[in-house]
Amino acid sequence: MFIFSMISFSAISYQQIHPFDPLNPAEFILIKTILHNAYSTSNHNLAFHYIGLDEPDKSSILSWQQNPAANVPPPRRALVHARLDKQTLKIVVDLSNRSIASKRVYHGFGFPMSTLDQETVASVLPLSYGPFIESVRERGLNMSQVVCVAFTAGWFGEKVSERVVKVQCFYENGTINVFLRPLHGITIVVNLDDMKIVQYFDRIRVPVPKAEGTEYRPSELKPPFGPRLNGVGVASPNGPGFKMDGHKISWANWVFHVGFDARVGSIISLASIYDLEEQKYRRILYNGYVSELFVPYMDPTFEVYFKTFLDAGEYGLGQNAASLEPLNDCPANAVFIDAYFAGQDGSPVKISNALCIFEKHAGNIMWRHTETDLGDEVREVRPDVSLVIRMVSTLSNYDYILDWEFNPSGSINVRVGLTGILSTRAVPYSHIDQIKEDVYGSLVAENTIGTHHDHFLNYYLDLDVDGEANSFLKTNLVTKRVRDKISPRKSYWTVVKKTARTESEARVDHMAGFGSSEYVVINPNKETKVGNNIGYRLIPMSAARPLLSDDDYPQIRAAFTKYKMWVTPYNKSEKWAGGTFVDQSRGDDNLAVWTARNRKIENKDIVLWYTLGFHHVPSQEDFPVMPTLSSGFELRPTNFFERNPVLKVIRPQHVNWPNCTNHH
Ligand SMILES: *[C@@H]1O[C@H](CO)[C@@H](O)[C@H](O)[C@H]1NC(C)=O
Ligand SMILES: *[C@@H]1O[C@H](CO)[C@@H](O)[C@H](O)[C@H]1NC(C)=O
Ligand SMILES: *[C@@H]1O[C@H](CO)[C@@H](O)[C@H](O)[C@H]1NC(C)=O
Ligand SMILES: *[C@@H]1O[C@H](CO)[C@@H](O)[C@H](O)[C@H]1NC(C)=O
Ligand SMILES: [Cu+2]
Repeated sequence: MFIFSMISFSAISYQQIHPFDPLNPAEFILIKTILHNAYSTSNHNLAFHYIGLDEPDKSSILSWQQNPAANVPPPRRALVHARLDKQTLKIVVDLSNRSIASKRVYHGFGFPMSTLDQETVASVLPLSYGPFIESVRERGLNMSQVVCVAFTAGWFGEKVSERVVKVQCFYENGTINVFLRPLHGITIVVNLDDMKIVQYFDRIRVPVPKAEGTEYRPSELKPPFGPRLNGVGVASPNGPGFKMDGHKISWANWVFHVGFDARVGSIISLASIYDLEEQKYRRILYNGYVSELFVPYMDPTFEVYFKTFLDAGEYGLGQNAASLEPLNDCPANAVFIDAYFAGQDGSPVKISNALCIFEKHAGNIMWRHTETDLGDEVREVRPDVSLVIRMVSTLSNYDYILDWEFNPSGSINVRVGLTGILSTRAVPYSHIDQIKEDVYGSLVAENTIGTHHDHFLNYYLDLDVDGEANSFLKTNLVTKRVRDKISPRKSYWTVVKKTARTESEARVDHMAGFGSSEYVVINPNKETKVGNNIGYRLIPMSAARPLLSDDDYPQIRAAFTKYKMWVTPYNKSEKWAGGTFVDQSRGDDNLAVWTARNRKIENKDIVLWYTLGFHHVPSQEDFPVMPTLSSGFELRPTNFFERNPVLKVIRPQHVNWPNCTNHH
């Protein structure tokens, strides 16, 4: 600790750092130093669970943004969640003056995000634990082929709780796809604060499913291979189409900032679009990110019931970001950004290529028309190009591909791709005809049940449509009867608009209005020339509602899944839909609880929370690794522009490769 205090931090120049830039390695070291000096005087046990940017006050960001070159950026602060001698600390560190701005001990329910180090230590404990070694031997398995994984334990109504994880183990011998070879029946409870095994269960003896067929590495697969896919080159003859100034991106008519956080992963901030007619940038999205990800498994038996993960708050989408592989995770024209998070000791940990940014030439049509009624045919077509910000978060068995895609037309398409390995349990069955009990999943291969489960992502979307004061509008399409025999038609539909005045009026059921409603965030203080309110609407691509009962513990904790849309007044401390301290939480601090205050949301700075759900009934194609399943939503301008904003778009240059001889 002493040596750290001697390091000079003059290298951190706050004029160059954008207020939304993620904490950099020098800042992590500074935070570590300040907190070690404050807490580690004797033999205290201090562990950092989360260190992230403490977002500056919105008003100070907005006034700074008016003239970033001249204005002094708001003070830079970090939010720290730590454990000190079995207590949770919530600390704000002021980096600008190198001091602790506030600190308090948290006495409520729930624990901070786990550290990767503690997960690793917990998962190797069984390997030297007598009763477990005995269980492995009794099963005739080779101990040196066993690997274990720590799973968060959830909460199921118990009164006292120590901070625990449940460790379960898998068998390698002949495959690297260990998640398909569970030692089903063995559960080891580890107390993380004492880092010791507190309970051991060996309840079921069922053979480990065979290794054969579980591999996905080409070196381990047998011919035939195919189909062969044709490669295509993406060329940018005029250089990359976007500019990066640190974490600030400008591309086509868009400017925005890309951040990174250990808990939520990528963060899009201050997204504005250039309006060609008004000759200025107009604000759309102040902040957007995945605020929580709920993955409950539908097997209530002892070995699986607790698997009700809140992956962002329990594991961290950012600290589990995968290093992206050039050419395969992202195309040839991608630019990569490294990311950092704080390890358990506070030191920065680097994730290379954590984010990638690329122009996507998907072959789509931006707009077109062929006019055939004139004699001479008139045809106008514009090909589409978009800009994608991608990260992949690998949470144990699952991989989530998280994309933000910006289109010149003003749309932001948010996409989620699910891939990776199913969570499975071993069963003695090799055909569905043998199954006479409920196995809570699908037989996806011999002796292997892919357990039924859901994925619910909640997106925090602080839209500032042409300014902060916004309202949430439900545009309902309703059937009308034709009266007074004015026409042979009997019916038509019309639009009934309703502004939500309070949080309860704003909530939208998952199934509500599918096919007959639109949901728009408008600026009630601004109109187009013809008088429509300026707005942006959210268009869901799919729907899945939670099927757990309201009184079930996981559903209480993840109550944000209850509605597909929620609207709250902006409040800096309401950041994560599942609450702040989510591990073993009891659901007393989350989006559902906050909105119970039923605050006013009309013509206010509001936040839209969108829940995107997937029900997953595993099928055999998901074995041994699952082809990507995608969904998402679109944020689309709705009377935001006076007319089609890409009417005068200039077509991309066609690229010729006259010297290219690399044909097959
Ligand atoms: C390990 O795998 C090999 C090859 O598949 C097999 O012959 C052997 O029996 C396995 N050993 C154990 C202990 O599972
Ligand atoms: C157990 O696996 C190790 C390699 O991980 C191998 O060296 C050893 O021979 C195996 N033991 C038995 C009894 O198969
Ligand atoms: C902001 O939200 C927190 C948590 O819900 C609450 O305690 C606090 O009172 C809120 N602040 C305001 C100004 O509403
Ligand atoms: C490509 O071909 C043109 C004309 O055939 C030639 O002038 C040019 O030098 C070539 N460029 C390269 C990189 O080979
Ligand atoms: Cu799934």
